Amino acid sequence: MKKLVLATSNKGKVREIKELMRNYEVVPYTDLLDAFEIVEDADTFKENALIKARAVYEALGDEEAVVIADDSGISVDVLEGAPGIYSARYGGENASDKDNLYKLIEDIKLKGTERSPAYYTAAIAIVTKDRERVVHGWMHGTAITEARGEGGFGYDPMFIPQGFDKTLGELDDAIKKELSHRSKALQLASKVLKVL
Ligand code: ITT
Repeated sequence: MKKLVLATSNKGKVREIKELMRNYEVVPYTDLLDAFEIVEDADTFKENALIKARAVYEALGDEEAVVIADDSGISVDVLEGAPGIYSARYGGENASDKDNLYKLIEDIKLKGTERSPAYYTAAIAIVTKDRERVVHGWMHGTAITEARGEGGFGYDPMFIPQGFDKTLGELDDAIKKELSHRSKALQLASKVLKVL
């Protein structure tokens, strides 16, 4: 089975990507190397995904490696698209998923509303010796000002996907697996990987 090294230390992403890429041996880079800090200072999901995938490719020092990175986040209409690329740090530099979630809930409330259209974006970068590619996926829905359910990770307890009336925290994992920004991007990534 072909090996994919994942340039992420986010356990929620690792779990979902393993589940979605069953034709590959998916190995988080932290199984191969000590975790190191990667400065994601670009202003798009695409460029930040490339920064992570390139950094891990270089650190591995293995010409044959195929590295993929996921840069993702949630954009809320009443907040003019925030937190977007800043989703991981919304509640501060060392914020936990819960800190970020409750900060987003408070900021939506401050706009005087209990819900807003919102969407998730995922950019998946694929880096090999002689190629770099990035694909994207999106999931639209509604951000609400309460956290419901324990499923998924990150902002999922406050996100209701379009066509449903429960949050991703409450819905079965299979629904996120079918609909998510990450699964859509990874479907495209699979096509790219086949022709590499
Ligand atoms: P790596 O950079 O190591 O991959 P990270 O968590 O820092 O991990 P990002 O910079 O891409 O990753 O930040 C993504 C943020 O968006 C983070 O706060 C996630 O919790 C959130 N997020 C991304 N996808 C999500 C999803 O499917 N469900 C809920 N929250 C998500």
